[in-house]
Order: sequence, then C-alpha cells, then structure tokens
Amino acid sequence: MTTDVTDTGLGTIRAGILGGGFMARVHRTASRDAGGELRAVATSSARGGRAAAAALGAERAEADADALLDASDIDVVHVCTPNTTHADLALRALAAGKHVVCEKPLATSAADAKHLADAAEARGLVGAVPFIYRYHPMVREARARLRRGDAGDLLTLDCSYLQDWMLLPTDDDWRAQSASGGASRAFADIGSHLCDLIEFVIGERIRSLSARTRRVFSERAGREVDTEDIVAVLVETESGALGTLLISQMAAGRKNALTLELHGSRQTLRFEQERPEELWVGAREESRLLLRDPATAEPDSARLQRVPAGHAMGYQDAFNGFMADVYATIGGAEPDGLPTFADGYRSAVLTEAVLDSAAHDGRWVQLSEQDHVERVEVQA
Ligand code: SOE
Repeated sequence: MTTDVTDTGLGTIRAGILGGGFMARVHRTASRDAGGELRAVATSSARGGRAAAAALGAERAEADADALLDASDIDVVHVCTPNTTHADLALRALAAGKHVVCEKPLATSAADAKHLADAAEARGLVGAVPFIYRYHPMVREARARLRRGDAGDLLTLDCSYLQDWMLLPTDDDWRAQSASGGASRAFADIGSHLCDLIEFVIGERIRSLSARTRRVFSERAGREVDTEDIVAVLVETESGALGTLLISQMAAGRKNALTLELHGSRQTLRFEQERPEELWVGAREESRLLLRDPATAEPDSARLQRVPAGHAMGYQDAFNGFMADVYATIGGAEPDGLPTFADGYRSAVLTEAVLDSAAHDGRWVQLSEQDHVERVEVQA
C-alpha cells in the first residue's frame, strides 16, 4: 500500500514558499511530489525573491512576505526562513487563512509556539512542522513493533544526533547568533528532531531532564557566538526509562548521524538516520538486521514505502512522505503521525527546559503533562 500523493480531496494545493535556501528547495521538491503547484516565492529582498523563484521553478516572485500572504491563489504557506522570523510569519499566514508548514523550531519561545498551536486549531487550519524523520519507514516499523510489545518494557535509551558542520572556528551560520537563530542552536536545530523522534517512537514523553551545554568558540568567522555547540542530556520518561542524549554539531566525520537505540526488556531496537533502510533488532539469543521491505512491513511503515525493497529510500523520500500527509490533511484526511504545531510547541518546551537546566548547572527539570511553559517546574 502506498500513500496517494495527489488526491487531497481539495484538488490541487497551491503553495507559496517564504525563503530561498536549502530547506526551500527540499520543500519545493516535496510539495511538487505531493501534487502541489508552486505559485509564488518571497524572500527578505525583492531581488532575492526573483532569484529564488527562478531557481525553485515558481510561477512568480512576490516582492515580500506580505504580498505572498495576501495572494488569493495560495492555500498553503511554507515558512523556510531564519528561526527568529518563524513565529511572526506563521501567525500572519494563519491570520490570512492559509495552512502553514513551518520549519523547526516553530518558535524561539514556548509561549509563541503555544500561541501558534492554539491559533491553528482555533482557525481549523493545518499547521505542520517538518519533523520528517518520523517518515522513514523503518522508524514506523520500530514504533509499530514497540507498540505491539515485541521489545518488552522500555528500560533505557541511548540516543544521539551528531553533525560536524560547525567543527572549525571558521564555520559560521545565521543559527550561531541568537538574534537570528534563537537562544538555542544545537538543541533547537537537531536536538529537537531527536526528542521528537524519541517521543514519537516510544509513545511516551520525557518526564524530566538534566542538561549541560557547551560552546566551544566564543567567536566564529569574526562574529560573536551566543549559542551552544554541544548538549548532553539525561532523561527519564513517563514509564521510568532512563536515557542519555548527546547532541553535537562538532563531531568530526558525523554528517547527519541521528541514532535511536531503545533497550526493552526483550529486545533492543536501533535506527540510524544515515542507514534508513535498516532496523537492528537486538536480542539475547539472536540479533537481526531487518531490511526495509513493503511486503513484510507493518501497515504504517508499508504505506510510506514508495519503491520496492532494495531501491534505497532516503531523506527527501521521508520529506516527501511528510508533505503527502500534510496535503492529505488539508484535504480532510487524518494520517497517523503527522507532526503538527502542537509537536512544535512540545519541542519548544523541551528546548526551554534544556536551557533552563543548563543555566542552573544541570539541575533536574520536571515537564508537566500539559506541556505548558508556565508549568515547567524547577526542582530545588
Ligand atoms: C542543519 O543542522 C540541518 O539542516 C537541520 O536544520 C535539519 O533540520 C536537519 O534535518 C539536518 O541538518
């Protein structure tokens, strides 16, 4: 079974993209794959917008974000701009009656993220955040097996997200400054994916955490840096499982190494984002490497498999699967596991908890069930 990527129930979805960088290209490709039509692009300058529209193959460039949000021929707005602009643009898009796909972090404060989640719900509009690693078929396979009880009770987690693109003092990016990236860099950028994936797969939440952060260089490429490079987190889940998370953008040789290792009382499940066709199933007697195969996969995994076994699927495929579900949701469907603004809010709460703990020498922070930032309680 595969997702029908074109029938949204609403006819063709007409998209507008804000931003013109790497993520805008990924969104464009996924939108097109989901049957969308890219009507317009806008960036922070009219000239940049024209260049981006040409590069992305959009019908037209708009002079600025306002013009794009005002356009009557756009159903969904993709926000692919620097982090600190997300909340404002996403809110304005919702106010203009558009569905929104907003890059993570949804907002740089939990309060703003909550406001957005509430606004999308109140207006009956789709608000989605591309936590796209949920869309690797072997992630869904792991989730289904855990739900079925194959692995037993969750005991521990050993998870990490490692990259190396900020290894050198000459490596710089708009995310390095809080003014454009928000107060957190490594955690908000990639720790957010890791925590989203953990909670999605294990089906329970992180109940408390203790975090330490490290900033290796106070300047990058001559500019002051006020965000973290590395985060180490101890977590406890609702069921009492204990875990360690390591997040770094300075791990030499690691490019996009998101690893989930979940130890149950019967089995261990290990997924590596750079080897998305595989799931390692560890056991006392016999460990196995499971390869993606729609013929034998769990239904929720099989539905995301567009090509037969042995025809490797990867990052863009996961993104395409996500966008197909976003557009189907706009059309009235209710696909399982779509990351919404509520998940973006959850992620912002975790980010604040991590920064809070790190600012207090790693003291444990409790996260309430309701998620509300005001209810994040700090232990003495
Ligand atoms: C850069 O760290 C980045 O592109 C992230 O922003 C993405 O969310 C992640 O998927 C890959 O790495």
